Amino acid sequence: MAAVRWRRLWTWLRSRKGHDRRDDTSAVSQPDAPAWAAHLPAGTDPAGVDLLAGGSLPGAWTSAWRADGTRTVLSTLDGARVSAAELEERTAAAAGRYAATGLLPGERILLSAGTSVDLVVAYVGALRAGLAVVPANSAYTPAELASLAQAAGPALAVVDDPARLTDPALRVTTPDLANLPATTGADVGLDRADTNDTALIIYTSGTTGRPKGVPLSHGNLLASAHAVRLAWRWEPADTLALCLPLFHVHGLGVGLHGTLVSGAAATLIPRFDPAAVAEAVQRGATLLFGVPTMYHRLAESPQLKDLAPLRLAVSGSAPLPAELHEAVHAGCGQAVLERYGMTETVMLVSNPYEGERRPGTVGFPLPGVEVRLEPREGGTAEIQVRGPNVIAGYLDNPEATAEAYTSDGWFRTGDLGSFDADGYLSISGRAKELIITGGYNVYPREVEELLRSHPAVADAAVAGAPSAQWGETVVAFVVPDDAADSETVVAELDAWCAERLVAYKRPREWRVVDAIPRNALGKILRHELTP
Ligand code: MCA
Ligand code: AMP
Repeated sequence: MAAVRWRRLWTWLRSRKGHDRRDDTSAVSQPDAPAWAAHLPAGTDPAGVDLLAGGSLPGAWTSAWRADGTRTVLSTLDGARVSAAELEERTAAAAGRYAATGLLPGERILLSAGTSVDLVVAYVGALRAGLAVVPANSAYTPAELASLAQAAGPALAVVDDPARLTDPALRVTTPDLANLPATTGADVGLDRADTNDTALIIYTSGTTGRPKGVPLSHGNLLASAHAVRLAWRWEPADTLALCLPLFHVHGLGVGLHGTLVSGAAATLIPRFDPAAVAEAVQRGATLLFGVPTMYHRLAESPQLKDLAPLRLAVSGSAPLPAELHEAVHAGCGQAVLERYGMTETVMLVSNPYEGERRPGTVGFPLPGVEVRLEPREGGTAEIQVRGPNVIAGYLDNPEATAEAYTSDGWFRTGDLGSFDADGYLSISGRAKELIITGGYNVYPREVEELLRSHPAVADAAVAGAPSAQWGETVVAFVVPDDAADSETVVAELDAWCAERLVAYKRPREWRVVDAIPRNALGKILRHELTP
């Protein structure tokens, strides 16, 4: 039986159809002794691990809910509680509303709202109806939301504030779905999604050109949710203090999916704040997942000591400085477990639950994941990965897909790394042009193009400056047009960005310079920009 499951996973890996299926001439071979076995409890046979158990996200979730319908699966600090049976019923009703609206399996819905029980119901209901969900930051400006909607072509948008969407042709509703027609549910095809069907399409601004759609299949997300469930010993008795936004893989694909796959519970915290996290812990939360900026704020708050009762605190999305790891440990006894992931791959590598969590490293490959290092010029190496969690290709974008995979089928993360003598992976830098601030990605090119489109700007560049709180912070270098006055330009550009960019993408510091350093081909020499 065990061998059959293992074979099923690898057969699926080799057979699944991508949107822009890369030339998969390479064989995806079964590793003899997977490095990830280090994550399993002693005595567990890796061949018995079924990362696709349930077949699809709703398949796994509904079977967990049915194990005990009376259990609380969602709660809020306002005192709302939703049982497993209630969530099953409410998400079936939501699926019914989508179906009654005429949405068909495979169609896309845009979801852009703050964390709430209604949002979770609207999301889970959409997956149960076989829809593909396009999540979007709830703080995006109307311009950013419009450009995302244009790229994604959704059949419906679910947004907190319909005024943020300006396209009159797009059908819009709020997360309670109140203005969609209700149906009895009898005629709704529930939970029919297949492992290969797309569950999420997440748009990254991309390092070059137009936004790239990352289509995550049920299989990708399920494999990763099971992997962290196993590695972090996630049990039905756990409650996650869920303070991450639900429009990125960290909050959605790890926090919410992991909770539901494990048959566990989550306390929804709409806005991160140390006092809210402490309250959730005081009410029984056992798990906390956060980005380093959150741990930085917790470490500086009087609530740090309140984290002591947690079973596990996890950090990811950006590097956790070793000093911050020490500070949290000293203040509350938690040895924060750092892990590494990416939108295109969900979770990749994690420090061990049992054994040493080594500060400054991200640990070992998670169940099902293979990692290799590809040497580059200058002595660095790129982290390359493969596994059931990795997307098959970008959406309708063969060029981006071709660039993202090696000829032998490994996904190129664009991150640089090294293994230490004990097999712990460290991330030493990035080959891609990306700034990570507060755990959010900022693509310099997007901000630069906006700055250059201002009439008073002759040239502009953007770089990341180190910041203790934010990890990195966005700094803009601007060459004003001859006629422009430096001070006025900066004030105008600040306002210009505030209107068009969500807060985390906006430059926090401005430098007026005479020229942007470029090479003979016109490419910005970023290392010469000194923030
Ligand atoms: C914002 N501010 C800044 C910066 N950003 N100041 C300096 N430098 C910055 N970089 C200012 C704002 O303008 C505002 O100022 C004040 O700081 C608070 O900003 P705000 O955005 O409201 O902060 P917040 O709401 O407190 O948010 C901080 C946060 C948030 C909770 C850490 O950034 C967050 O939720 N990050 C998580 C992102 C995430 O989930 N990433 C996962 C993606 P003023 O008050 O004057 O207006 S990565 C992923 O999914 C992969 C798979 C992975 O590996 O996980
Ligand atoms: P995203 O595209 O938003 O999914 O961001 C993924 C990127 O975040 C990765 O490619 C890394 O550069 C970065 N990242 C995620 N986790 C970590 C970590 N623990 N340490 C360093 N960088 C990380």
